Amino acid sequence: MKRLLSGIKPSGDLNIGGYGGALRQYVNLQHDYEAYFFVPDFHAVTVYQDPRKLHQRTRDIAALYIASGIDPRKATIFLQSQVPAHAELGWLLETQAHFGELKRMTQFKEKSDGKDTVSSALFTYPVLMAADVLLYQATHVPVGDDQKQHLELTRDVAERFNNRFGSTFIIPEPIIQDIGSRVMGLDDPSKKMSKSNPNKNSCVHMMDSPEDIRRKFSKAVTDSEGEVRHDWEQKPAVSNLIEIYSVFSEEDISVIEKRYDGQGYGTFKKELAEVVIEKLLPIQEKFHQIVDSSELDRILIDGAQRAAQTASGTLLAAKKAMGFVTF
Ligand code: AQP
Repeated sequence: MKRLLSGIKPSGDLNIGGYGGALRQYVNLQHDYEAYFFVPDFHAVTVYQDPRKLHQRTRDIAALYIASGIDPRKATIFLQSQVPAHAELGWLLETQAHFGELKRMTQFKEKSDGKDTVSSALFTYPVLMAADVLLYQATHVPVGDDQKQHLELTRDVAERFNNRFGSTFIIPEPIIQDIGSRVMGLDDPSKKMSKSNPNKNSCVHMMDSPEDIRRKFSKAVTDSEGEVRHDWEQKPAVSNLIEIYSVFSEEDISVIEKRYDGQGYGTFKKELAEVVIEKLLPIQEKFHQIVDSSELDRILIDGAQRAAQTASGTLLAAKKAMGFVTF
């Protein structure tokens, strides 16, 4: 059976990058896979999180999963910190990951760049991600472009473990989509749209008001050419906007290029904002209904129980394979 696991960190307010690169895909994939969607709250604290904000954002992400269309009766939705096996397998896998390969992770280099101190958890976090995936024997992992390298590490660590201790883990395959796998900042198309970017105009948040969305798109950088044409090399900013349009309208890029042929950026940006607003409004409405509800609590408690059942079987197998005394 095909099984997948993925999640979005509660490290900030979710933006349309995470929606395009992850959430939108989750909603489609839940029909074809036995799906586990978790909120990786342990990952969020690799950099400092204000405790109150972390608490709220964790609920927010879970509520957004459901509001966007993930069906908790179909998929298992849970919080990482509610399933202790993640931390335990994470430790065991740290014994199999190499310092050198972690040093090569570009996300660590980017996130530690220019900082006086960073937590050791930021350095080892890809190993915890490996544990997340391997615990559920996921055959597939939907990842944005930026997470490809971490999934490669997961595969290497799993293969190493299997070779050393006997076949224990399934080696997962990535699922990477073409459109939306790399949504870039509205202020700078060379940087990914990121939750932790302090420039609020760099991204559109999932919960932004229509006025904010219109304002942010009207301010988005373009180029001096005035032609709505998709070309990442020559026109990265406009290509990014076209891809966002395509993610939200579910139309092919060629259709969008044709529609705005000869119209300049003004009309295009205005209508892009409306396309995004139209998609986000019902999600926002459902989000408000569920985020503080006891229904969400129930879904997360039930999800954690289901997840723990699967995870504990894999953890036990890994411990036995390594020679730990188990009862
Ligand atoms: N801009 C993006 N374009 C495409 N995909 C994206 N994803 C995130 N941002 C974009 C994908 O969403 C999934 C969940 O990501 P995450 O939130 O767990 O981690 P992240 O990639 O580190 O997200 P951020 O927004 O950049 O958070 P911070 O700033 O806190 O590190 C992943 O599959 C990711 O590829």
